[in-house]
Amino acid sequence: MSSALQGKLQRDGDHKKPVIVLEGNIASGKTTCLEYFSRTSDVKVFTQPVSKWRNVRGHNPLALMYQDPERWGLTLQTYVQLTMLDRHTSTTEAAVKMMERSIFSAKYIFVENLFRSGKMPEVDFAVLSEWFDWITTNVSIPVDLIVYLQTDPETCHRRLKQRCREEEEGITLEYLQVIHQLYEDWLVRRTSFPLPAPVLVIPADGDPQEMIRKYEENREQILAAAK
Ligand code: TTP
Repeated sequence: MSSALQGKLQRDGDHKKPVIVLEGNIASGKTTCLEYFSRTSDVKVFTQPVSKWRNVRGHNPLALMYQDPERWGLTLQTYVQLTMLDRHTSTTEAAVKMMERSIFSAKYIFVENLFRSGKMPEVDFAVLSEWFDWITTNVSIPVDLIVYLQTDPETCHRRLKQRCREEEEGITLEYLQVIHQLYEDWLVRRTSFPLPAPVLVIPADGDPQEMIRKYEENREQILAAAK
């Protein structure tokens, strides 16, 4: 059997496993949530490939995008789309697969924001949209549940300042408010883009201990809802 066919069959087999996608604003606490589930359940966690976005063959498209979004937005988002597709099609032995963000939020939140704010030329947006439409039409990207960590943008701003990721120094409260609105329109008001799966909203302004208690309380419900 060819390795391409073998890969396809493996992926098709994997589709029966529940897939949970974790969504939320920048610094909404996704990492804490993923750590909790990777420790306490038969869940394979696929973290967001931020390290790849900061270093692709010695280049840092994440930093370049924050420095000059008009010039580098397409570069970063093309690579984000590829790495997300890679995560979506990765297989696991575990009973449940949990992913940090998705190809959907990369397009509906981040690409959309660059375009709407006038920072992405129309032609770049058109090319990315063609790629996105082709991928989502021709590749199976199953999602069974979206868990949305809903935060106040001010909470994210405070947490961002604490974590001091170099590329993110220039992120303003206004930027986080726009990302928040895009998320709310998509996942709560449901007025902007199609939903690939049902949504469970978890208020996530609490400190890490409080959040872990919430995940403990909601764990069975989350795992059951994805099945
Ligand atoms: P974050 O959401 O900040 O990832 P995180 O792991 O730090 O999350 P948390 O704090 O909740 O644990 O995303 C990483 C960076 O990538 C952030 O600066 C936003 C940026 N980004 C884009 O610019 N475009 C995209 O399409 C995506 C998905 C992220």
